[in-house]
Amino acid sequence: MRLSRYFLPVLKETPADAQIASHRLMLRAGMIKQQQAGIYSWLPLGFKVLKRIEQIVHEEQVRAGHIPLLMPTLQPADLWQESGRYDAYGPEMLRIKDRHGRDMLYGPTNEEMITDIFRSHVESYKSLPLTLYHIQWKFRDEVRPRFGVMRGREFLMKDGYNFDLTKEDALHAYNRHMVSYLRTYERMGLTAIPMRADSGPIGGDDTHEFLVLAETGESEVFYDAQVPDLKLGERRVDYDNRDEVAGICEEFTTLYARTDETHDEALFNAIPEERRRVGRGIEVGQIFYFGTKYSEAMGATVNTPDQGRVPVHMGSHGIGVSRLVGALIEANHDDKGIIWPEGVTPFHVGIVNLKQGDVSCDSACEALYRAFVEAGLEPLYDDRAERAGAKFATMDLIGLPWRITVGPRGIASGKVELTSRRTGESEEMTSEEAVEKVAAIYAAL
Ligand code: P5A
Repeated sequence: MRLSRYFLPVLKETPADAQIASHRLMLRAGMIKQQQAGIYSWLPLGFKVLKRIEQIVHEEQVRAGHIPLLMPTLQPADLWQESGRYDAYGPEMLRIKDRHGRDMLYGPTNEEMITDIFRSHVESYKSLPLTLYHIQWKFRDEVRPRFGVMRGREFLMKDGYNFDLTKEDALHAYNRHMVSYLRTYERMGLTAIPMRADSGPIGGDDTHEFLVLAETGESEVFYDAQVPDLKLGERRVDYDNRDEVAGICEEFTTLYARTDETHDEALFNAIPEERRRVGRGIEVGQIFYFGTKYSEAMGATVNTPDQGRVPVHMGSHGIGVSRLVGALIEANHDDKGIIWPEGVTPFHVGIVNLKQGDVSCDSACEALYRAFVEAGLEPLYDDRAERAGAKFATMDLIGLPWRITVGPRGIASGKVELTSRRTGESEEMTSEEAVEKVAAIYAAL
C-alpha cells in the first residue's frame, strides 16, 4: 500500500477524553472512530489488525478441532425465555421489537441459539463430541462503556460451544480450549494468564479468565511471580490426547493466579513473600463448563445405547477479539506510539522515502516495494511529499515493527537503513539484504 493513496486519518492532537494509552493511540493512529458511546467504526488500519487477530483465532480453533459457523446478531426473545435468561439478563440486553411486535434482542452471547441449532439437528451420541464456534459482533449495554474498544457496547467476540456426552468429555473440551487459547495469545506476542474466576450470568462452576497484565486493566489480580514465565513455546500439542492436554492445563494453573473475585488471602500468603504479586489485568478471554444447564432447559438431548435420551454436557468459551486490539497496544507501546508484535502488525514493513521525487530514491523504494510483495509481505510505502520528521513520526505512531529508510546519501553507496521499532536500533545494508532479513523474521513466525 502507498500511503499517498491510503486512508489513514492520523490526529495531530491527543484526544482529551481518552484516558488510557491504547484508546488515545487508536484514535491518533486513525484506527477507529467513535460513533456513539462504546460503538466504533473500524477505519482501515484498525480493521486490518482486527482481521489479523481474527485469522489467528480461526487458525488455532480449527487446529484444536473446532468447527466455524456463523449465527446472526439478532435473536428471538423466546429462545431466551426457554433458558430463563430473558428476564435475568437485565438492562445490559438491548431489546428490540420488529414490525410485527415480536420481541427480539441483539445477542450479548449465543448459548441459547447454539443449543437451538444443536437440538434441531443432532439426534445421536455418535455425533459427539462437537464444538462449534463463530466470530460475531455482540451487544451489551454496559453501564460504563470506556477505554475505547476495551469495554465497548458493540464488540467482536469469538464464542465457542462444546457438546459432549459426559462430564469427563466436556472437561476435555474445557482443557482443549484452555490450551488453544494459550497458543492463540502467544502467537500474538501476548502473555495471558489463566486465572480461576467467577462465572457470572453464564453460569457453571468451572471457569477461568485469561488476563494480560497491564496497569490500566480493570481487574485486580493476585499471582505467583513465576506464572507469567510459563510458555507453551514450540510444543506441538495433540489435542485428542487427553492426558497431554490436561497436563498442560495443570502446568499453567497449579501456581496461584486469581482475580479479586476468587482471591483467597490464606492461599496467597502461602506463596514465598518475594514471589507474591498484586497487579492489574485485562480480561481477554474466559472459558466455562456449565454441564447440562442449557441442554436440560432447552431439551438438547441425544440417544444413547444404554440410557435412552440424555441431556448433553456443555461449556462455552470466549475471546474478546476487538478488546485484544486495545490489550495488545496496552502491552506494546512507548511515548511515540504503538509497537506491533510481528504476529498482528497491520503492515509487515514501512518504507520511508527521504527524498520523494529524487529518481534514485524513488526507484530504490519502488524496487523494495515490489520485492516485499513478491516475498508475500505487505509493505506500507510512505511516498508522500512530506518532511522526513513527519514521515518518521507517522511510522512511529502506527508502530510497524520494521522500517526501511531510503535516502540520497545511503543510495549513493548502495545502502538503505533497517530500523527496529521496538529497540530503535538501525543497521545499514543493501536493499536485497533488508528484504531477506525482514522476510526471514516473518517466515519464522
Ligand atoms: C463465553 C463465550 C461469554 O460471554 N459466552 C460465550 C461466554 N463470556 S464473557 O466472559 O462474558 O465474554 C468473553 C470475552 O469477551 C470480551 N468482552 C468484551 N470485550 C469488549 N467489550 C465488552 N463490553 C466485553 N465484554 C466481554 C472479554 O474479553 C471476555 O473475556
